This record gives sequence, C-alpha cells and structure tokens, in this order.
Amino acid sequence: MAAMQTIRNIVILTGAGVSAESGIDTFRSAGGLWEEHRVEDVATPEGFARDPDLVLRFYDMRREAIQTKAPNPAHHALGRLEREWPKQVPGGTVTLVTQNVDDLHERGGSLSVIHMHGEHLTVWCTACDTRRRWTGPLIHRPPCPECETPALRPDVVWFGEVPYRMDEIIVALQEADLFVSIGTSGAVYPAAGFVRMARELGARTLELNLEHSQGSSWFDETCLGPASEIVPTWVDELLGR
Ligand code: BJW
Repeated sequence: MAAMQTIRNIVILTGAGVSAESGIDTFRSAGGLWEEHRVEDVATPEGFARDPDLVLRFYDMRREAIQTKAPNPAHHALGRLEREWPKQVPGGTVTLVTQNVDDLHERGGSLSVIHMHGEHLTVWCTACDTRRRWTGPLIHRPPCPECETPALRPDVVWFGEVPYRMDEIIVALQEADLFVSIGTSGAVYPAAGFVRMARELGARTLELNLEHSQGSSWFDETCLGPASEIVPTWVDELLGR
C-alpha cells in the first residue's frame, strides 16, 4: 500500500459483505436474497407498480430483521477509523459510502454515512416528496404523517433509479488518495465503477472481500477474508497500532 504519509483522504465503499457476519443476507452469494426473490419483482419500480404487496412485504420483513441485528467488528473498526484518522492526519478525511440499506455502520460508531442506495429505516412519501424515519411495516398502507396520503414506499434505490448523493461521492473520489472497497461483488453500477474512477484520478485502490469481486483486476491490492477479521486488521495497520 502507498506509504502512510501520502494518504490523506480515504474513500471507503461497502456492500452487503460487511454486514453478512451480523446475520444480514447478501444478494448474490449462495443462499442470498436474489435466490429466493426475482430482482425484477422486488427491486424495480416496475415490479412495485405491478405487485406492491409483494414488494412491501419483502421490505417489511427486512426492515424488521435488521432491527434485531448488531454491528460486527468490521462496522466498529470503520467507526473508529473515521474518528481517529483526522487526529492522526490533520485535515485528513474518511468518506464512508455504503450500498447497504441497514443502519449497522451508524450503530458501529460511524458518524457520517452516505447511503447511496437508501435506507431501510426511512420511508419516502411519493405524494408530498418527504422522507422520515420509519421502523414499522408499510403493508397496511399507513398514511403519510405529513400529507396523510397513503403513498409511503421504502426509501431505497431500485434498478433504473438514480442513486443518492452522487455529486458528493464524485467529489470525494476526486480528492481521494486511497479507495477501499469492502464486501461488494462489483455487480451493480455506478458503485462498481468507482474503483476505476478513483484509480484514473490517481488514488491507490484496495479490495477487502471474502472472494474476488467482478472488478478485482482494477485494484492495486486485494486482501481476502471475512470482513470481521480483515477490516479491523487493516484499520489497525492504518492507524499504526
Ligand atoms: C463478504 C462476506 C464476508 C460475503 N466478509 N465479504 C451497465 C453499465 C452501467 C450501469 C448499468 C449497466 N447495465 C445496467 C446498469 C444499471 C444498473 C446496474 O448496475 N445493473 C447491473 C445488473 C448491471 N444500475 C442501476 O440501475 C442503478 N442506477 C443507475 O445506474 O442510475 C443511472 C445513473 C447513475 C449515476 C448517475 C446518474 C444516473 C441503481 C442500482 C440500484 C441497486 N439497488 C439494490 C437494491 C437496494 C435496496 C435493497 O437493499 O433491497 O442495491 S440491488 C442490490 O445490489 C443492492 C446492493 O446495494 C447492490 C450491490 O450488492 P452488493 O452489496 O455488492 O452485494 P452482493 O450480494 O452482490 O455481494 C456481496 C459481496 O460480499 C460478495 O462479493 C461476497 O464475496 C462478499 N461477502 N460475505 C466480506 N463475511
């Protein structure tokens, strides 16, 4: 990896693999969510229009499940890195971008998380275009607390929709000295393209994953293993412990 002194700004992209050891299903691994649910049915606006009950039940089930799960050592290590890095490298930044819709990074101590694919614990009212925290089910079509229309949907980004906060992510990638991808298969764009973008903009690139991702050849370095082990080790190394 690049000498520590040359690293100032770090961008970290996480995917389902970082939460796997907390007991949250990944999408594409064996036994993952897409084995039992067709993507077209549950993760597209067309699927939602066709069969909203199916989609609302799918997300109600997952919203309920994540509230019974706890962050693992990988989440805690990334929270620690965000807090410690600016003390170690004055002016240095850690930007955590997650594709995950769970809240385990926040519960693991991360203060500022970019949820580019949305969040389980917020809902979006498509009538008045407001978003708010929501922990219960949606299947019974509760009215929006703001406008009272029963038009709440999961605040997640489905295929064909534009991921959130892309402008901020691009700026962070432009300023990054190190880009680290953790526990994502590299199957879904635009996130899968970040490594290439970061590299072309001059950042070092590191992959931490259980197995090689689809874009593995774009990384300068790959470290394979379970996130709960390799992420804390990497953070300790970076913080010089
Ligand atoms: C472990 C581990 C352990 C396991 N330790 N690791 C061609 C080029 C460019 C784009 C496209 C294209 N063709 C089509 C597109 C567009 C499309 C797309 O990418 N399609 C692909 C199928 C090709 N993308 C979109 O539509 C996106 N929007 C878009 O492009 O808008 C245009 C636009 C962009 C930018 C600016 C302006 C306009 C939207 C994508 C939305 C994705 N939504 C989902 C659902 C979110 C809600 C929900 O959770 O239900 O997001 S799909 C799903 O996949 C979810 C995830 O965030 C995402 C990525 O999955 P992830 O995290 O990588 O999980 P897995 O399961 O795939 O991998 C797990 C990994 O963990 C594996 O690598 C394991 O090895 C590892 N692992 N255990 C460490 N213990």
